[in-house]
Amino acid sequence: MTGLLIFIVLVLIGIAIWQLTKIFDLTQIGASQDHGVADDNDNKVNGYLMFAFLGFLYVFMIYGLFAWGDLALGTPASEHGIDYDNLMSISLIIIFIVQAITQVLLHYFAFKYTGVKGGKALYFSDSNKLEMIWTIIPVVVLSGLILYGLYTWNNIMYFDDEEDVMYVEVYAKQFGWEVRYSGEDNTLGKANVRYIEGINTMGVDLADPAAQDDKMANELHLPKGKKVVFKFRSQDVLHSAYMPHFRAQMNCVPGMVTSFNFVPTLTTAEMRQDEAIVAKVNKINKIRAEKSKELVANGEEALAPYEFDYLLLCNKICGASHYNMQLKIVVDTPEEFKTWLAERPTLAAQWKEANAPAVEPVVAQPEVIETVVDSTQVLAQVVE
Ligand SMILES: [Cu+2]
Repeated sequence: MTGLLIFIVLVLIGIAIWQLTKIFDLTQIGASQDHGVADDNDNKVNGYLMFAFLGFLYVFMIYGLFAWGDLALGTPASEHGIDYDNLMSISLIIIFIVQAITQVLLHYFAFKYTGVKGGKALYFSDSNKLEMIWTIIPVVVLSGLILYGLYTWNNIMYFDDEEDVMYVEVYAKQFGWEVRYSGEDNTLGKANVRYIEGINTMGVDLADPAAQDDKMANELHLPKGKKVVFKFRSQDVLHSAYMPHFRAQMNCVPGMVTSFNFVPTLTTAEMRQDEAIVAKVNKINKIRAEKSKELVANGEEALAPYEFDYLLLCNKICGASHYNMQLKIVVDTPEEFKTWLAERPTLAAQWKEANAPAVEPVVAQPEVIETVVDSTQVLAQVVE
């Protein structure tokens, strides 16, 4: 009811404002002969403003490159990351050249051909030459970009059946990630949301022989130099697994399995030595130190210094805690990875342990207490 009243009040206020502007318009009639029509002076001012806007665009762009350029992704940590960055650089250079030319022309012409009283526009109905130029150039450039993109994509996604790869499953849910390793047989056991029960949070079919050696983890460990084939699933809504340092992203779609693969080329320890990463970590820690001063002054605890880690992030707005949906990725040397994985129990073993029947009680206590009141008699029964 209150909502309806507010709505009616708003509508009435709207009508009142509309009526007021109408009255204001009526009072203006006759005050100025060419009301609302730009004169030469207006056109000139707008022409200069167009130029000023062009200047602002370029100054802001160059400032942005210097001020925030270090926030860009930096050294790629996967084999295909170099191709990916090349493709990105080529696209950006082409976009930069095209936009520099077209924006300068657009703003310059707006300035040069500002409206002049009595000025006449040159008019022609069509020009085949012009049409050819602005059709063929974009067709050639875009075809080149798309073909190069497709070639790069196929290179990333394609792998031989005989290639030595490792299968890893990444499971997305509101709001977190789980990881499953395929174990010694390098085959992921079947899984379905209907099998989710107790500690089997990824819905693995524990009756499937291929699932017997599967191992679950809450951290994504990857061995350096090995091709990892990711299988993505989602429990609830659309998520997107985004691994920026590896230049990888793939949607996680409920009801289907999506895939992506890459070869990690830098261990976490090596990436921590990377010049750009060191600079970035120092910058973050400087901000943290300043923030800590504030916190300590208010009697709160200081922030711990930040240390670089690879991350898997969700890149689809999937709900209220989407921003917090991340998973630590650790790239180990092959030996470290082997040790880490060997130490983890299989899901089947964990399931067995969690669901082992409880040790049988020696005496059926409740029955005894119900039937026997005298304590000595209880003891006698226990002995029997
Ligand atoms: Cu998500």
